[in-house]
Amino acid sequence: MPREKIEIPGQIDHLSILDKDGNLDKDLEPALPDDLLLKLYRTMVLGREFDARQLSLQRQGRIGTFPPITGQEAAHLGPAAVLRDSDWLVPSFRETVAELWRGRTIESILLANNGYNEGAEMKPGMNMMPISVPVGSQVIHAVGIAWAMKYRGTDDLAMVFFGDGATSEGDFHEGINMAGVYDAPVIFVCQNNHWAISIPRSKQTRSKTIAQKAIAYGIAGIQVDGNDILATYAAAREAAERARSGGGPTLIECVTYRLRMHTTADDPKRYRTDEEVQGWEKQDPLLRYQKYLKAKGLLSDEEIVSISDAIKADIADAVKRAEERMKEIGDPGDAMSMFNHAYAEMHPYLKEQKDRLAAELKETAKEGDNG
Ligand SMILES: Cc1ncc(C[n+]2csc(CCOP(=O)(O)OP(=O)(O)O)c2C)c(N)n1
Ligand SMILES: [Mg+2]
Repeated sequence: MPREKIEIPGQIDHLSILDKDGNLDKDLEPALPDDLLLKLYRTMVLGREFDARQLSLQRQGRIGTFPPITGQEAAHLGPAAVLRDSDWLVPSFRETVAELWRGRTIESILLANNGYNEGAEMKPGMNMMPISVPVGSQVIHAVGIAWAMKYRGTDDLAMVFFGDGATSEGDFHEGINMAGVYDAPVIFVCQNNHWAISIPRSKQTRSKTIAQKAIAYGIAGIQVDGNDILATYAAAREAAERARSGGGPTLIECVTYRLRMHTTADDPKRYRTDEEVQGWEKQDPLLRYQKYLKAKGLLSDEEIVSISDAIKADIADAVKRAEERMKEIGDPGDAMSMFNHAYAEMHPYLKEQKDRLAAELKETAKEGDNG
């Protein structure tokens, strides 16, 4: 009974196509049509400008809190852009640009960020789940969706997003394990933005990379420069081909950085240094991509300004429409509606809670009448 070494795959690639200064590795450049390259650019700018507008609306008390995505545009748009309409996108809460790409409107996001249920409704056919605030919970939903696709014999796939913090949750491990065992066509995209609110990446795992967790679960894994849209797109395209052809799931770690606060309720200055942030500002995914598009002759300085101005005007119109719609609806929330959509048949515990809330609301309303 000797003690022997077991051979296991032990390496993970890191992919970078546009370096930190926006210089291109020609050999790795994905051949993408010009109109797609420009649509990606416009959507990244839309995400960036919408973030700035939402921040200002929040500070004026015109929306509730929201999670900014500035700095992470490439990390989630590149992967989402490889999806077909019939695939499913399962977001966490920091994938605004991917959601806009998929057809969610600015109005819908503003309504949701103001607590209006209508904003959280996904249009049928959009094949996108609403955002998931309980960290990591969406991972198992995506595996279920992907498994169902396989069961039905389609070549569609599900793509799920989550953060570095979510990799410490059981849901991540359960989901990735099951996907591996059943060869579910799912792409796991981790936006490793180095922070889970105030908890640094070093406190989530002792592993050198998040991508290497794929090895333990017997699936493909890759780490990419998440601030390089060509790399995030290329890695996801490879993973999609694998999933569609029966090759099973892939874990993609997009290394990126959250340049703003966790949500508007957070002050990042309390746990990270200005120097750290400034180092990442120099690696801005949007500036890198602009440099690439300019070098290709697809974008000029004048167009950078005119595209940004047109997008700001579109956002202003959408804000007006959203505010009109909220006035029209009036009171944002009927608390009772939260019980409506989770189960086809309501569990007795939940029924008990529903009845209790209804009684309490009735009581509060009576007190209101009296007082
Ligand atoms: C199960 C659960 N625990 C805690 C929270 C509070 N919370 C919200 S976001 C967050 C950090 C998530 O970090 P990460 O997964 O890295 O995503 P990021 O916010 O960086 O995009 C925490 C702890 C929550 N929403 N759900
Ligand atoms: Mg994080």
